[in-house]
Amino acid sequence: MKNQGKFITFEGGEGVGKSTNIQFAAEWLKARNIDVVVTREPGGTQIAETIRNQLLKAHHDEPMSDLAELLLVFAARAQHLQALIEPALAAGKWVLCDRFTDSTLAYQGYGRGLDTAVILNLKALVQKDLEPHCTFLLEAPLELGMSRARGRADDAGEQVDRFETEKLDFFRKVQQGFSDLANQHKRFARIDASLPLTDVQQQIEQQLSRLMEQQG
Ligand code: Z5A
Repeated sequence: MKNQGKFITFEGGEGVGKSTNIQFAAEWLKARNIDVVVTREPGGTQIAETIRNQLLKAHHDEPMSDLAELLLVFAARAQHLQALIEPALAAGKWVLCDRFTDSTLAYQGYGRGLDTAVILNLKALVQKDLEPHCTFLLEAPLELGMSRARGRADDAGEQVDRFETEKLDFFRKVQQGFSDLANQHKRFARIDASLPLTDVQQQIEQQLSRLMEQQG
C-alpha cells in the first residue's frame, strides 16, 4: 500500500511568520524529494476561498454573528478537506497548511468566547479522526507580530481585514488559547519566532528532519 502523506499545520498569531516559514518548509522538503502541497485556511479551494473573502472582508452592512463566523470557518474546512487535503494525503503527499482547527479553538473559542464543546463537536463532524501529524506553533510577543504584519501590509499595499480590526485584548486571549493547546497536545512543536529568520528556520529544519525519520 502507498505511504500516506503527512499533514503539518502552521499556527500562531498575526505576523509571526507562518506564510514565510511554510514556504521555507515546502522548499526544504521538495529538495529532499518529498511531494508537497501548500495550502491555507480559511481557503485552499475555490469554494473555500469564496467563504474566506466573506470572513475577512473588513466591512459588512450587517455585522457577522460569532456563530455564523464559526459555521463558515467549518464550512470552508469541510470543502477543503474533501476537495484538497484528503486526496493529497491519500496520494502520499505532505500537506502543509497555514492555520487549521487550532485557529478555530483559539480565535472563535478563546477570542470570541464560543463554547469549546460546540467547536469540538463540529471538529468531530468535519474532521472525523484526522489530526495533524505535527503543528508548528510560531510564538512571538503580540506587538512584534503586529508590527511585522503592518510592515508587510504597508509594503504590499494590503487592506486591514476584519480580524485585524479587533482590540489587543482579543489577541491576548487568542495567544493564551494557542499556548494552552500546545500544553495539551504532544503534536505541537513550539518555535521561538521572535528570533532572526535564520534561527527560526533552523528550529523548523530540526523538526522536519525528525518527521522525515518517522517516515522511514
Ligand atoms: N481564522 C479564524 O478566526 N479561525 C480559523 O479557524 C482560521 C482562521 C483558520 C486569516 O488570516 C484570519 O482568519 C486570521 C485568523 C482567522 N486572522 N488574524 N489575525 P491569515 O492567516 O491569512 O493572516 P494572519 O494570521 O494575519 O497572518 P499574516 O499576517 O499573513 O502573518 P504570517 O503569515 O504569520 O507572517 P508572514 O507574512 O510570514 O510574516 C510577516 C512579516 O514579517 C513579513 O514581512 C516577513 O518577511 C517578516 N518576518 C517573518 N519572520 C520574521 C523573522 N523571524 N524576523 C524578521 N522578520 C520576519
